[in-house]
Amino acid sequence: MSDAKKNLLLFFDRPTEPCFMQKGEEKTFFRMPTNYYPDKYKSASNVLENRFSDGASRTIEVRNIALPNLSLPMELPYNDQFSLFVPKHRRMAGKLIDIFMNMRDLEDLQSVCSFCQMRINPYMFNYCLSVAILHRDDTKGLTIPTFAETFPDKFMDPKVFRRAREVSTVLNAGDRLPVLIPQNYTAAESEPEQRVAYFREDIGINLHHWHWHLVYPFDAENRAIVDKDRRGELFYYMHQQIIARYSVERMCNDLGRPRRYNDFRQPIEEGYFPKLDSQVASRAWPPRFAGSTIRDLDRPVDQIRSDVSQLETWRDRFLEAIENMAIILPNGRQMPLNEETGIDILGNLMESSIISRNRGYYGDMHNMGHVFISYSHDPDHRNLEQFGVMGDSATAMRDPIFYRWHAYIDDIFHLYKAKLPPYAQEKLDFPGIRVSGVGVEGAGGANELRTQWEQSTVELGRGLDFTPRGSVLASFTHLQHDDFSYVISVNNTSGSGVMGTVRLFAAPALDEGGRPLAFDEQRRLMIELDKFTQAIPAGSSTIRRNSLDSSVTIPYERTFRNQSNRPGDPGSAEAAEFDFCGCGWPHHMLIPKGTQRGYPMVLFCMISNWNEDRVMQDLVGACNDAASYCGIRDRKYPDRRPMGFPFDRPTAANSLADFLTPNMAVADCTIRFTDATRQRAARR
Ligand code: CUO
Repeated sequence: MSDAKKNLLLFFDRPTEPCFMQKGEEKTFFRMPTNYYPDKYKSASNVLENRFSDGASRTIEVRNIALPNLSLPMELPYNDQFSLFVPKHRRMAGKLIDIFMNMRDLEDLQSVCSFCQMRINPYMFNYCLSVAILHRDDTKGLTIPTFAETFPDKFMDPKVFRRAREVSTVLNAGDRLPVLIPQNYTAAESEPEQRVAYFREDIGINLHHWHWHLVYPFDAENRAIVDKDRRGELFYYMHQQIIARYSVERMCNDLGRPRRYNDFRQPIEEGYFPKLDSQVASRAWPPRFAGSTIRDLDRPVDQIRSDVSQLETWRDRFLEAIENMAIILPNGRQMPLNEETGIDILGNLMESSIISRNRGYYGDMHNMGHVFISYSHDPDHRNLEQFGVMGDSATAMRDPIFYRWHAYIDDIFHLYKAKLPPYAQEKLDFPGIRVSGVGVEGAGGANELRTQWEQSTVELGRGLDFTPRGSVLASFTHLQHDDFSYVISVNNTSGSGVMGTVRLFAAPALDEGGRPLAFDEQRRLMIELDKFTQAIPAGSSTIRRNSLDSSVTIPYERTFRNQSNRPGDPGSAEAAEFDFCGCGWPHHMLIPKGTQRGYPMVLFCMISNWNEDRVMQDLVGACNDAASYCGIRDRKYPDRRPMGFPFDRPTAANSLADFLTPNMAVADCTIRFTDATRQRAARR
């Protein structure tokens, strides 16, 4: 890999330390033109250059180029928070992404980055550079360090940093023991919502969400970055699955499914006290007290002026579009919502992104919902407070209101899906293929899945600015399950080998009161576990599939990847496997927690006809393995069926058993949780 390409990664190291200080493990020094130094350092640039070039093992000569106009992105103060959901921030980021995308080569990009790194808000800089690296042709194959390492302040209790600073100052890197991140530190047990804090505050889940929005930005001047295959539908589906997963997790913990946040005039019952500090803004994230109500926003500083009634107007227009099964275009014409593209159009309108067909009329509903909620504590900026965690895609999933807001968004999509005809038998069946059984096998024996706590470590050294260098590990506790395999028995009577798509889902068997779930509710709680293409020989056969191979998840190592643990030589095929892979549900959260008694779930397997599912494209390159929620980079979504098929639409069947065609099977399973913590074994 070229040095210029690899050098870009140094801008992720210690984000608020100026880049003329030594960066990275190799102690790299950036020799910059004097005019690149910020004013406060300019007069001392010679001294600084001598000081920091001394002892450096590498020097990068930064090219002196005519710099583009950076005035718009520089409007965001260096020490403020940055939110993708705030329209003004989005415009600034859109501009900066555009600048990074348009630099003619890597050396020029490196120049503009070194100028920006010391001036542009670090969160925005990191986001825009990440988007550019993911989308520029000449930066493909570059692994961005995990966001939790660059900005650990967005993911963990600030007490950890105090201790980490102490440890890194007092001890040499080799002698440092991991700093312990407490589990469940944001509320007491008397707060029922705390029972699912392990889900909401999971580092991997929040990383996945941040990464998803990085892969699918909603604003950029370069339309191709936004206009990806079925992105509106994927916005719907990925978030629908989050709601389904969270609902199941709640049910395992004797909590009801999330109540939709659909009455914007009523107080929000749930409070949330994040206990996070922004290291860049040197501020604690503001809390939301229980019983807060969203109010009209008038924050000149963010150029936001919007009334709650606006949100209601947009909502009514969505309901009207669904009622009419058509949206209104800017020219006043109607555009029908059809089975092929309707959900994608609605998803783009709802999110909304620059590819919304009519932003003027349908507005910015989902994003502004985040904004209204995140400013409920200071809607007119009189207390000079910044937004709460709902304002940032890296932190939003910590707050219980995230799920209530998205449950409502999901409900609107569901209203639309309910207007589509149920799948006809021939859409579901795969003649000649009979699934005679499905089950799981693992440490718990047949059809029992096992979960428990596990303690792992994450590297903090890269994100601890202005402290002695070297590794500082933090150890944290998360849910984990034992590996297992799916075992599927198939009978192919078609007389020849065929290709099928195996679709695996699971849902609770019972409702919150212990009664069997109505099928229409159960189908909305179906969580996707895996989906894969399979050759099916004539006659009887057995398919075995390892849970680690799930198309939903990325391996633990990728969620928490560490640059220095990257396999193979840079640029090798092995290293490429590791690239652009941060998006994907964290594997340790594949399975809900279950209960100590054993939580009853139903496992569902369907084999559909691959000839009707397949998308013709070559899948060269890496990271095709978490496509269910993330799609595939630069490719079409690898399944022609609607996302969530076959459960995305209501049906006339009134039980899962009624719904089954011969190419489907179900099994009763339990998830048994053991309340014990194990140490994560050496990396698999
Ligand atoms: Cu992912 Cu609301 O979109 O957070």
